[in-house]
Parts: sequence; structure tokens; C-alpha cells
Amino acid sequence: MALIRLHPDSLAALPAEVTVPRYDRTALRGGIVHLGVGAFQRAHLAVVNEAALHASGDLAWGIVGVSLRSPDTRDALAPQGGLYTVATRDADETGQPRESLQVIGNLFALLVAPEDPAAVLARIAHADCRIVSLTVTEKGYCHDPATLTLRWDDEDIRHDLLHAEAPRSAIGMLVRGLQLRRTRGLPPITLMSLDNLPANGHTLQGLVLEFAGRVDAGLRQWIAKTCTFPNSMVDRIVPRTTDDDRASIGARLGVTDAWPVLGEPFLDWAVEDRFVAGRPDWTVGGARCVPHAEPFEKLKLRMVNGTHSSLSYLGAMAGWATVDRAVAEPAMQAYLRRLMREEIEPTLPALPGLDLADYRERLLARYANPALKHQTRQIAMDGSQKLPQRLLGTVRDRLAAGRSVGLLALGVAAWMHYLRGVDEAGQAYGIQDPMAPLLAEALALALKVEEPAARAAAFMQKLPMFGDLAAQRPFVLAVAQHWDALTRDGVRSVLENL
Ligand code: CS2
Repeated sequence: MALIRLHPDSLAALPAEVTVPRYDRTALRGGIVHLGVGAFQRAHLAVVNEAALHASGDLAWGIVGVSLRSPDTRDALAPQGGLYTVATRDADETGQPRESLQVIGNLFALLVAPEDPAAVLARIAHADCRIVSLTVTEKGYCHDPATLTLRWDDEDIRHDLLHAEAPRSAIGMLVRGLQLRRTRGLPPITLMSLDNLPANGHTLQGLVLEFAGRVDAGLRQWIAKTCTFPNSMVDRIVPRTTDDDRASIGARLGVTDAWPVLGEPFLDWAVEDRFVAGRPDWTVGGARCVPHAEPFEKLKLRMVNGTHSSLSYLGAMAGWATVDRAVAEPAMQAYLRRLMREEIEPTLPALPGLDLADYRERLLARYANPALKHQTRQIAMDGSQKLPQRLLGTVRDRLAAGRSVGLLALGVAAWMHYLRGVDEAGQAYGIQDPMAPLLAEALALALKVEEPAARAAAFMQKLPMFGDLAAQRPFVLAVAQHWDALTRDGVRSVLENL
């Protein structure tokens, strides 16, 4: 690997085909404070924001990145002055790998909340800050996805109620930051969730107001009346970066980038245009400003994330380690196509100009991208937080309309199959999920039950995420049948006999 580090001083030496920032980075200000500065945000929001900066030259819209847990991102990016590379990868018409590199410059400051929470609060309560955005993943909201209320038993939430100066959770950080803003007489801001949650803005608003209500009724009212929480749909596949990726990107750059991100060329973002303190012109970077994001969210969560999770549990169990490997199986591809066409698409609200058949085929082509190597086990994480909006909402709508749910039930059964922690080749893995202990308990209880339908019902009844679905006979039966067949005959056989 090259010894010289990617750095503002080494930008001029990069190969000509690498796109680099062309504005005065030293003049950037913190218009956006971003909580959860992980790979997704760096390959999505920051890329779109970079385009807006290039187009407008308005340097007020730099991003202050905040890690809520680990110092890794700051440690890797501080020596690079915040610069990092986005590598977009796919294959050309002949199947040859293709990659384009862009160095992103608008992430100009990095904070690690556990080291210095006051510094994060000071950024939120700063006159420059006009938007706080979040990508903290589903579990980062510390809420119950079924009731959309805060989990008051969560350790961080309990801590944050008592410690105004040192919040740990995203919700605590936001409320305490807003509290400080209000005390300082600063104007209201926009709070923008970019996570894969239904009505992510409304959900965030509900949780922020719930927490603020326990802190100070006046603060709650000020937030409710003045701050805005636009809903949004975000879409870009961003696999975890590996050491091999770092090495190959470094070789192309001619300098070392310790923290690059990868993504597919595809990028989509539909966001409601409700920014109380303004926003950059993200439309130049591919964002769509829409009056209501809900139809876009539903489309994306159900089609993309619903199929992604189903594919991943099945693929992980069958030993298909990456998404492209899994969709290379004709039976898998046929299943996903039918799942979308027969059970998901009929539940979607109409979107003018949207051709669902085209969306479906483009999605399968995105999954087939051979250059991403997106691990099925990565997507399999945190199922308890993901399944409600990815599969269970669709199941509920189908049942209410008296329609079949068999293909959706296979995705749910595949998750239950995956929870046993051993794939079909006998390889063991850990279950990464904030609810892992409860899941293990539910599974142990269910496995004592002989009859498949009673077994599936026993599992579901133990988990609040299923709610009324645990008593919906057609759903329970369909899940039971698939779970039983997966356990007995394995993934390949189930897919081939659908
Ligand atoms: C994936 C998503 O890891 C996962 O759960 O389903 O991160 C997915 O890649 C993105 O939402 C695509 O936009």
C-alpha cells in the first residue's frame, strides 16, 4: 500500500480520473450536523451534498460528522483532514468490473460523542447549524417499532433523562441539543432522519417529543411548533468496506485512504421539502423534493428492503454468502420476482410515472451487481428491527384485503430458520440483534412444540413485533409450513418447489 496518506495536500497528486473537491474546504461551516457518520451516510447524503456545494459554492453547508459510539471513523479520517473516497462499482456490458472514484470534501469536522458529548451539543446549539440529520440504523431510535414509542427501559434513554450534559442516545442528543439552542435563543432547525423506517420523519418527531415532554413541557412545545421533521426515502446499496477494498482503492489513488466507502452507481432520495432553516439544493445531486414521501418509502421499504431481507436469510442459510451469488440461483430470482409481483406490488400506493415492472427488473439487476460483494449476513443483522416495516406491514395489508401471504411468509420463516445460528452446511454464526436474548428464548420455547403451526404460533406470541399477526391463522400456517420445510429439506428444495 502507498505510504502517503490521502490528505488535502496530496489531492493535486491524484490521478486525473479521480473527482476531487473544487471549493475552499477551509471555509466550510457546520450547516449540517450528522449523527451516525457511517458508510451509508458517507456514500449517500455526503455525495449529494458535495454536488450541491460544487453547484452553488455555498460553503455554509459543510457536514459535521458525529459518531455516537466508536472513534474508528474519526481516527481514520482525522489524519486525512476528513477526506475519503467513494468508489462506485458495477460491471460493464461485457461483465468487466468498472469503478469510478470520487474524493468527498464536505465532511470537514468529526466528533466522537462518548469522548466529548458537550462538543456535539455545542455544534447542534450553534448559529451555523440548520439541519441535524441521522443515520443511526433502526435500533438507534431506541423505540418499539410496533407502537412507535420510546423504550423507557433502554439504558441509554434512562441515562439521558438524568444527564443533560452528556447524552448517549441519538434521541437524547437531539433533545438536549435543542434545549441548549432554545436557551441560547437560536432559531429552530430541521431534524432529518435518513434511516429505513416508515414515516422516518414522523417517527423521529414522535420520539423526540416524547423525550422532550419528560424534560420540559415548554421545550416540547417549542420543538413541536417550530422544528420540522421531513420524511424521506433513501436508497443506495452500500456494502461494508474490506481490507481488500482499501488496498485496491489505495493502489488506484496512489495514496492510502484508511476509510473509503463503496456503493452501487444507483442512488435515490425522495425527501419532503420541509426545512425550516433552509437546505442546500440537493436536487442537483439527484435528490427529489416531494410533498409526501410516504408512497416512495413504502415502495422502497417493501420492494427493496423486503426482498433484500428475504433473500439474505435464505442465502445465508444456503451458503450463498453474497447477494449477487444468491440471485444467480434461478429459483431465488424466480421467487423474488413472484414475491414482488404477486404479493408486494398490489399493496403499493400509485405513484405517477412509476413503471413497477421496470422498477422490479432494475432492482434484480442491482442485486446481480458482481462488484459489490454485499454479504447476506450483513443484511441479516437486526431482523427484529427490520422485519416489521420490510415484511410484516405488507402481510397485514394483504390479510386485510383477504389475499395470499405465502411468499411473504417464506421471508419470515427464513428469518426464523436463520435464528438457529447454524447454516445448512453446519457452520455456526452469532445472531446480531438488539433483541437476541428474547429471540433465543422464543426459539427455545417454540422448538419444544411438536406440531408446526403450534410451534410457529408459540414463537410469534413471545415477540411483540408480531402483534395481532401471531393470531392470524392463514399467516401462521404459511410461516409454519415454510419453517418446517426449510428445517427438513433446506433452502434450495423449498425455493425449487414453490
Ligand atoms: C439492507 C439495506 O442492510 C440492510 O438491511 O437491506 O441497507 C439496503 O442495502 C439499503 O436500504 C438500500 O438502499
